[in-house]
This record gives sequence, structure tokens and C-alpha cells, in this order.
Amino acid sequence: MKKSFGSRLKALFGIKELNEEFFEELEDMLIEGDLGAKTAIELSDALREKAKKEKIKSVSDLQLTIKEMLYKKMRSFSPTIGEDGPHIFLILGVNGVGKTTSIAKMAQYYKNKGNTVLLAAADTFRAAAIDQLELHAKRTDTRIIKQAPNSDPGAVIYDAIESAKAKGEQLILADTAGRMHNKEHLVRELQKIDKIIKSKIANKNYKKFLVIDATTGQNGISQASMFHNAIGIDALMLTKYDSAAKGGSLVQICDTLNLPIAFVGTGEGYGDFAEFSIDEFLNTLLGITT
Ligand SMILES: Nc1nc2c(ncn2[C@@H]2O[C@H](COP(=O)(O)OP(=O)(O)OP(=O)(O)O)[C@@H](O)[C@H]2O)c(=O)[nH]1
Ligand SMILES: [Mg+2]
Repeated sequence: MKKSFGSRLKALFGIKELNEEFFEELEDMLIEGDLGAKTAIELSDALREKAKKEKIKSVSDLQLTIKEMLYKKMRSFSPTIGEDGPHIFLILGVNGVGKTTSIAKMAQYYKNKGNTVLLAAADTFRAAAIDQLELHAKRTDTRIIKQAPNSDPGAVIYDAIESAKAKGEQLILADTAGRMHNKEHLVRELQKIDKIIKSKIANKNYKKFLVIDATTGQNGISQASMFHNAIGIDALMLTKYDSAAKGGSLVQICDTLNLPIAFVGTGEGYGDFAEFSIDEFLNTLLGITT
């Protein structure tokens, strides 16, 4: 297994003195860690300065300095469900990032908080997607609105909103297809869904979440730009941030698109889900043990 960014940081510090070679190597490592060239250069320059002025003496000094710098580039967001429902969360992301699983985890999470939840099976592109969501609905004891495979996802969401309003349910979690015949088709479909939701739900009760797979790396940045340009994203959700965590690209996405992160998934179980903590994320990324 590839060594985590944090353990490589430790190794780098262990064998080097703080000479030019060290900073170049650090810069390469930050780029490899998906923090992007801009951030990597910015960080290593700032560390150079700091090393000169105040002397960085230990690996923990180095880790904490990087942490401080990255902290400033990130924001978190904690969505709360008010009484004036229904609220709708549209869950977006490319194929296989963990949309459907995250919806099940969110359903459990909000139900545990005492909210009523409705699932909308608006990934109608694959029959199996509807079955998968239905299985999660059964397991988490959540109501689901679905239609036949290949039906219009906008219509599924329309139905779900009507139904949630009629039953007084507080939160609709809508699954979407990550795959389409082509990108233009996907974008057009998402824009259509967006329009339907906007016409039926108060703006403040409508949030669009983009799911980013922590193992994706650099590609996450183009994914985020694509979705953000297509319909505008409100917050990110990080998945698969377990074991060999590799989430450096998340810092870049937050920084370049100015987006907050709401949740993090750390496994396949319903409980492997939490509100995003910048502090914990950076500790894992940088190998900081507290
Ligand atoms: N380890 C781990 N696996 C996850 C996590 N979230 C999702 N998965 C797994 O990733 C795989 C894909 O998850 P799905 O929820 O089906 O992803 P999706 O985005 O809905 O996929 P499509 O509908 O095909 O676009 C499944 O095997 C999940 O169990 C996570 O946080 N950690
Ligand atoms: Mg899915």
C-alpha cells in the first residue's frame, strides 16, 4: 500500500536537514499529495521563510505549520433542518463515488436526530440503482419514492416533493445518476431537475451536495468544476476517507471553488459517517497524532 502523506512527511523530516533539497522534496510531495502546484509552492515558500526566521525544529512543528496554512483554505458547513420543510438535498457526483451509500448514511443520520426523511430514487438511468436505494430504504426504515427504470428523474423528484409536502416529511434526499449517455446529456438533465426543485422548494431549503471520492486525486477538481459550472454546488461530501487517506485534492477544491465541506464517509457501514471536521481531516492528512 502506498504510504500516507503524513507518514512520508515524517520520513522526509527524519532524514533531511532543512536545506534547499528538503524544500524541493517537500514541494514534490505536496504536489504528489494532490494539493496542487500553487498550494505546494505557496506552502514550501512560507515554510522556508518560517524555517529561516523561527527555526522549525521538529516534525511536529512542520506538521502544525502546514496544518495552520491549509486550515485557512477550508470551510465546513453543518446543514440543519428547520421546521419549515420540506428541505431537499440533491446528491450529485460521478459514477461510483458513493452517492447512494451516502444517502443511506444521511437518512440514518437525520433520522437519529429526530427528522422525518424521504428518499427519491432519481437515478433512473440504471434499474439496479433504484433497487439499491430501495434496499437502503428498507434497512434504514425510510420511505422511498421511485418510478420505473428510465423514467424522467425530474418527475420522480416532483412526485417526492408533492408526497413529502402531503405527509409533512422534513427532508428529501434525492439520488442522481452519475453516468449518462454523454456529459451534455447529464448537464441538461441536472439543470432540468434543478429548475423543478427551485419552482417547488424555498431556496434556503434546497442544497446541492457534490460527493468526492477521497481516493480520486486530481480528477476530483475537474469533477467539481464541471458540476459547479453546470448547476452550482452548495457543499461537498467526502467519501472513502478510510485507511490510506488521500484527500489532498479536497483542499484544492475548497480553495479554488470556495466551497465548504459538510460530511465525511469513512467506511461502508451506515455509522461510518460524520459531520466534517477540518481539524480531524487535516490531522489524518498530515499524520498528526493527538
Ligand atoms: N470504504 C468506503 N467505501 C464506500 C464509502 N462510500 C461508498 N463506498 C463504497 O463505494 C461503492 C460505490 O458506492 P455507491 O454508493 O454505489 O456509489 P454511487 O456514486 O451511488 O455509484 P453509481 O450509482 O454507480 O454512480 C460501494 O461499494 C460502496 O460500499 C466510504 O465512505 N468508504
Ligand atoms: Mg448510486
